[in-house]
Amino acid sequence: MDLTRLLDVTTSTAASAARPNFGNVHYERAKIPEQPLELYEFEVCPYCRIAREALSALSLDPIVYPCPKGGRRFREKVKQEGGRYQFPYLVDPNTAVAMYESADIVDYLFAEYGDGRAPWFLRQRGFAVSTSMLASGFRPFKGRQAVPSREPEKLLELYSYEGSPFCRIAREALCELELPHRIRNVPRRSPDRDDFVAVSGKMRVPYLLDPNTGTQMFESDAIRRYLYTTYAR
Ligand SMILES: N[C@@H](CCC(=O)N[C@@H](CS)C(=O)NCC(=O)O)C(=O)O
Repeated sequence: MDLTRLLDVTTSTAASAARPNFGNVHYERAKIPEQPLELYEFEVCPYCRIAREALSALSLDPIVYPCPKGGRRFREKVKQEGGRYQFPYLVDPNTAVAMYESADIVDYLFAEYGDGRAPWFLRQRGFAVSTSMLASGFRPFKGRQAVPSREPEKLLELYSYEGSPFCRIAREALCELELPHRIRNVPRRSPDRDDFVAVSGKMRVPYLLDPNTGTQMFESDAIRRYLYTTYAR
């Protein structure tokens, strides 16, 4: 492992340790949305992490529209629809609901798709925000700023779960390049893991599918290099 990669994995592991196991284990899911939820967010944002943890804990698979700083692809839509540039912003086409505020998003997701009550690590607001800020502090410049890119025709797919240090590295690249994608959340004990293994051949994340090029791959570093080589301008 070279030094850059070692530093990458170490800081990403430290970020995961700041929110240990939060979003890594499946919680009871009452139903699956018929149409995918839509999340506008960016990776380093501590409030976006809280929303992503809730989605991951419920094994929900939103379409993610990355909105990094300086991004031109999706930020404007949030301003037009919601009235301001603020992230995360969740849209649920099934209930025609859209909302800002990570705390409201957590409550909504567990009320609509969970057993009605979010786990303590998402409910205890002061704790959630401070530890999520700490996690962001370990990688303050990753998944933050837009990099000019070519927009893919079809949605990419990333099998992931929120607290994995390796999945974060892949998500950061998707975010920086503003690549819209479907996140397939497969935390531990997720009922969706068997379907994933049927697709990929083994239980390992991150796993990227790019229908634009017919690419399917494991390995966070390879995924990041692939995304930059294929889509960065
Ligand atoms: N109370 C809000 C705070 C959200 C927030 O402050 N988000 C920041 C990013 S971390 C934001 O949208 N900043 C505007 C921008 O990035 O343009 C929540 O919990 O969702």
